[in-house]
Parts: sequence; C-alpha cells; structure tokens
Amino acid sequence: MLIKSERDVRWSDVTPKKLYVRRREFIRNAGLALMGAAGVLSSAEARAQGTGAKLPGVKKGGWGQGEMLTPYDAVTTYNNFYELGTDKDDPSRNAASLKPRPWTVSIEGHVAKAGKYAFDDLVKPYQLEERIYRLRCVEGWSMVIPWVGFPLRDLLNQVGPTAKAKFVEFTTLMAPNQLPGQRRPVLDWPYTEGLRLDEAMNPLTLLAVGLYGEVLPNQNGAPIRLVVPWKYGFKSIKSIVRIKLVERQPKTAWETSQPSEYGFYSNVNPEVDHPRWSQARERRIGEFLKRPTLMFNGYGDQVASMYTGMDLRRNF
Ligand SMILES: Nc1nc2c(c(=O)[nH]1)N[C@H]1C(S)=C(S)[C@@H](COP(=O)(O)O)O[C@H]1N2
Ligand SMILES: [Mo]
Repeated sequence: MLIKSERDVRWSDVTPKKLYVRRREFIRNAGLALMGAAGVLSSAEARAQGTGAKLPGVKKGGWGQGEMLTPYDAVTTYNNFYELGTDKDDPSRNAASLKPRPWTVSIEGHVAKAGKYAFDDLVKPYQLEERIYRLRCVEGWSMVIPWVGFPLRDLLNQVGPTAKAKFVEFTTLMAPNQLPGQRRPVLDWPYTEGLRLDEAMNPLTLLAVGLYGEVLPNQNGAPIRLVVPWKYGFKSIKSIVRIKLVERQPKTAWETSQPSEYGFYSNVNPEVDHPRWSQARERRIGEFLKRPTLMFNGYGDQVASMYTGMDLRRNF
C-alpha cells in the first residue's frame, strides 16, 4: 500500500500552517453554515448544485452531540481519494475534474426494484439528517465530521432485497478523464467495497450527500458516498455509481491489492494491529497528543451484536 504508517506522518503534514492561522475563521464559517440559510433553495435545487450550496430541511441532533468537530478546512483538504491523487492535498487540488452532476446510480442484483436512478430521484424520498460521526482511517488518524445524509437501510427497504441477497457491493465511478488517478495502476480500478447485508441495514450506516450543512465537496466523494463509522475509513467508499445486492462476499479493492493487510470486515479494533503498525492509538486531526483507539470506533453498543461468536482476529 502506498500509505505511510502513522509513525511516518509528520505533524507539519497533518496540520498545515494555514489551518492554525485560519482555524477561527473556519469555525465561524462552519457555525454560519450550520445555522444555515434554510429555505433559500429548494431541496432539489440545492442538491442539483455543486459544492458550497446549503442543504435545506436537514434534521438535526441525535448523533455525536458534544464532540469537537474537525474544522471544515481540514475535512476538505486532508483527504484520501486515490482516484484524485495519493497525497493528502491532491483530492482537493484536483477536485474540479470530477463532474458529480448529472449522476446516475445503478441498483442491481438480487433486488425487487432494480434500475438506474438519477441522483435526484434516488435521494428525494428520504429525510436528510445531520450525523456527527468519528472517522478512523486505517493509517492512524481520525476526524469528527458532521455528515448530511440518510440511512442506507431506508434505500434498501425501498428497493427490496430478495431472499438471495446476503451482501452489498458498492462501486465508484470509473472515468479516467474525471478521475486522473485511475490512469495509474495504484488499485484495481474501479474502487469497490462491500458490506454484509446486516451491516448495510444497521441504522448507523449512512449514505452521505453533504457535510457541514452543505452539498458534499467533490474531494469527499460527491455526489454520494458511504459512511460506516465503526469500520476503517476505506470502507466508506466515495462517488458511488453502483449498489449491487449479491449472494457471495464481494472482493473489495483493498483486499484485492493486499489481502494480508486489508480484510473484508475492517472493523476498527485497537487489539488487532495492521501487519506494519499498531492500531492501539490514533491522532485526531488538529490535536497533538494521541488518543486511544476505541473498539468499533466507540460504536460497540450499536454494532457489537452483529459479530457475536466471530473471531475478529481472523475476520479482520
Ligand atoms: N473511491 C474511493 N473511496 C474512498 C477512498 C478512495 O481512495 N477512493 N479512500 C478511503 C479512505 S482510505 C478514507 S480514510 C476515506 C476518507 O474520506 P474523507 O476524505 O472524506 O475524509 O475515504 C475512503 N473512500
Ligand atoms: Mo483511510
């Protein structure tokens, strides 16, 4: 894998100077964004627009209240999106080449209502909510991000998985002209990910279309990406064009590239180290001292029961 281990990441990489300097401004802007200009745009209009448009009618509260949010600027300039480059600042620098509208998501496989859905039609039926989730990257850093989205289970209930559906496979857009990183064989493109059906149906599992009250920036996976907060960040696949209900456990991009290092489950687990580094602690972006990493990233009450009887060391 091309990623650096947490040990190799210098503080200067993690917190560019402009983050210190402009931090107050970000917090203020974020506050304004959250207070929102609700009602200025219709939901459909806002969703049709690009980055920066406020998302109206977002239900607030309920999740992650009281956590210190990672500043907007860090969330949108310190990214992993290898299709837009492998350095942390590449995705924000190259973001403009991705065209997130118009966008089509294909729902396929063992499902009653298979079909191709225009992004707006796909999202329209669902109440958007803000959910503040911790994101723990396998590399050893973490953030706290106020996502805007809706539970994947709402969509799955709508399209109706059949009895044969046991897993869900997700696929990112394949378009080297928009995602220039796909011109190099860094991963077996397109990026794919997968969840067991019960994981996909867990109320925590989110399809995000925004963050900080605004339309999702391209570098964060516009127009629609997965967020699975109890798993390492790479499970949260960006810029999704296909959701396929399948019978067998799908191969994922990272598992294909390095099966000894990246398993299908990839639940955050401080007791199971990556072969090349410890996972016991993490650096919250913007903080100096490391924190202990929590089992299931702290979401055990909601998810641990899905794994009773499973050897989490073998099923890493
Ligand atoms: N298609 C795609 N999705 C992806 C990635 C990627 O390279 N390509 N990187 C993953 C990794 S390793 C992490 S940590 C998160 C980062 O999400 P963020 O940049 O929005 O914080 O996205 C995940 N989703
Ligand atoms: Mo990651």
